[in-house]
Amino acid sequence: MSSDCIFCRIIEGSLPSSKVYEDELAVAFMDIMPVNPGHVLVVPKKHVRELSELDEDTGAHLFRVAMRIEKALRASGLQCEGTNLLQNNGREAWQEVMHVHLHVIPRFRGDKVKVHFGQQQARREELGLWAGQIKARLQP
Ligand code: DGP
Repeated sequence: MSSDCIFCRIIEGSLPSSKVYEDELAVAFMDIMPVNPGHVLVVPKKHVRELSELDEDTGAHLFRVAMRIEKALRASGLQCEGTNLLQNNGREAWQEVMHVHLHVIPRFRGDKVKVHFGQQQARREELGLWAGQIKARLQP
């Protein structure tokens, strides 16, 4: 628990939220700035800033909860023809609230979402080089 963290305060109940799910490890509530109606955040109860600091069991649990919410969203009657699961880490990667969270975002034809990743085709040698750098640091 971090008293200056918005999500910790939501979890302990001192800030209001619209919760959709809660168990011993995680809580899920409506995002106050939804990309589309039905946008949910899945959050670990313990205060951890970024994914790289989170234990794998809790990370796997967050994904399990997100999958269940995704299914519920599709059946909810809200507009949801597809979904994006989004997880930002670090200010440079759009993380605004420094408490790990997984976005479950409903999408539908004609929604107003626009994201520009600025992708460019890579060369085969570059792909091999980058793959080697990552493989060298992968934990077994
Ligand atoms: P991110 O950029 O990945 O850190 O997303 C943070 C999200 O948290 C953003 O979509 C808005 C949401 N958010 C910020 N403050 C509050 C709050 O007080 N309550 C709720 N429910 N959501 C919040």
